[in-house]
Amino acid sequence: MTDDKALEDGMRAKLVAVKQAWARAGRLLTGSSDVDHSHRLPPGQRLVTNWPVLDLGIQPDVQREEWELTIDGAVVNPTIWRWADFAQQPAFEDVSDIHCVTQWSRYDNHWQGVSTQHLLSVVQPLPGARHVILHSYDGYTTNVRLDHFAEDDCLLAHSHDGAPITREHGGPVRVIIPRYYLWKSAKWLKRIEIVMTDKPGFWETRGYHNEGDPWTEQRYG
Ligand SMILES: Nc1nc2c(c(=O)[nH]1)N[C@H]1C(S)=C(S)[C@@H](COP(=O)(O)O)O[C@H]1N2
Ligand SMILES: [Mo]
Repeated sequence: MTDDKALEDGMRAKLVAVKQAWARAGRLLTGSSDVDHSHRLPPGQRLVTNWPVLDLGIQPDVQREEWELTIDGAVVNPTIWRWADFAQQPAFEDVSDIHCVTQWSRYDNHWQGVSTQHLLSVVQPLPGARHVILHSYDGYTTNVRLDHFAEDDCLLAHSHDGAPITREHGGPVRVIIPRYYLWKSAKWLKRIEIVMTDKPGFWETRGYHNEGDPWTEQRYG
């Protein structure tokens, strides 16, 4: 590659990064009619203002006092958090959009909880760790790449739009991974297993895509 070409490629990469930053900032605009849907609504999605409930037909009734989260596997410090421990972790909040593979999207969800980055700083994944398996109280599992799980908008959420997450939406604690379809965002979180080798979860072994990026429509296969 010539120096000129390298420079040109570098500038293009920078421009792409700037555009991505704009697109990302767009998700923080609230309810205004000038929202640019072509940049904010992923292909094949339609906007809803309600919040549909999707699950396997079991909605575990887990009270905060009896909830327990195990974080284990390929980590230096396996950890168990009960509610009191969880509540003592640094508070994190973020506003993000939800995209469900069943083609609805919901903008501007205000989440409060504990960031996955903080959680990872506590348990310290081993150098070879690459994947995260989320296990839930209803028996559901889903897999996510460790680098995706570690993105700065991911959290273990206890509240949505200022109120505790309801039982039907996965309370007391659910995962939120905004940049992937919502099936990766495990409800009724029970265990976070950090692993070296990937292990496809409930939907991933039933025809859903292993990653689930809404922007490239990684829905099935
Ligand atoms: N534990 C658990 N988490 C789950 C599911 C589930 O069945 N069990 N369904 C997933 C799917 S397919 C979707 S679309 C979303 C739905 O979340 P919601 O009901 O809050 O909209 O939860 C995801 N997380
Ligand atoms: Mo889903």
